[in-house]
Amino acid sequence: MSDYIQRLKDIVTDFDIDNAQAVAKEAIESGVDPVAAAAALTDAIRQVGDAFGKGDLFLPDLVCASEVLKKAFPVINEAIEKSGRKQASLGKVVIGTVFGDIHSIGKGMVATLLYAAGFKVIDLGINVKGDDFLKAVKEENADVLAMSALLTTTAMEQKKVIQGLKDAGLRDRVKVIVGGSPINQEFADSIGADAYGATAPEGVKVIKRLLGIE
Ligand code: B12
Repeated sequence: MSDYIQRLKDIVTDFDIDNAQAVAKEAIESGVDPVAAAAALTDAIRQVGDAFGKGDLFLPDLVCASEVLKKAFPVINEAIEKSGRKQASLGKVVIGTVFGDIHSIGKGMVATLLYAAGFKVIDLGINVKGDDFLKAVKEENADVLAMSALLTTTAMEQKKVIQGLKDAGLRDRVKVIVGGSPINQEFADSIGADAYGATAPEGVKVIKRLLGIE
């Protein structure tokens, strides 16, 4: 089993787009926990990101590593969804990656785990304008707004959206959770979010806590 965890990491660090889907399928079919499989891919792409940050790897490497995740994740997401509850009864979550930011993978993981846990998830996608978050919260009467930001330059968009909720008189109607690699608890507190989640599974736990479930 741990062999598969290593192989999942290797397909990312070797930029092995061609075998990504097959390795993910084999891993799931041989009984690897899909959440652990997702964590292995996440660890590996962070490694690639760190090397990019240090100048040891370049943008095309980042693009290829993310292509590996794009091939492997649908297989893993399908397994997570199958293992979860489908009745979508726990509450409604509007989720998206903030304006100016096109990172989709982490946000997608949070959305999948929420769905599997039994939430109705309205995924607005990436590069979501503040007004579109506000519109969705209002029209869907959402219980939770979950925002992802992966760039230090886009993290402040989360604050703008929270201010927008206040200006529109919606702030008291919805719980706000933020996440993404540059975000931490201190930042979440400073922008007036209700909560922060460091990982997708933690995000689900925190949202349940916020809504008084379990
Ligand atoms: C893959 C990747 C890309 C891909 C994205 C493909 C895609 N479809 O998403 C591509 C190649 C397109 C890309 C582009 C860029 N990227 Co980029 N990218 C990454 C990389 C390597 C991995 C991100 C990822 O997918 N991780 C895997 C997922 C699963 O992890 P995650 O997103 O962190 O999510 C987890 C948690 O954070 C959390 N989470 C995430 N969101 C939320 C939300 C909520 C509510 C909760 C509770 C939890 C939560 O749960 C997730 C799972 O546990 C990171 C490195 C890193 N350390 O993050 C750089 C990184 C984020 N990118 C970076 C940069 C600089 C860029 C570019 C500006 C590069 C350029 N010069 O063009 C562009 C920006 C484009 C834009 N406007 O958005 C920098 C950001 C630096 C900074 N501090 O601002 C990083 C940190 C790399 C680095 N070390 O320099 N990137």
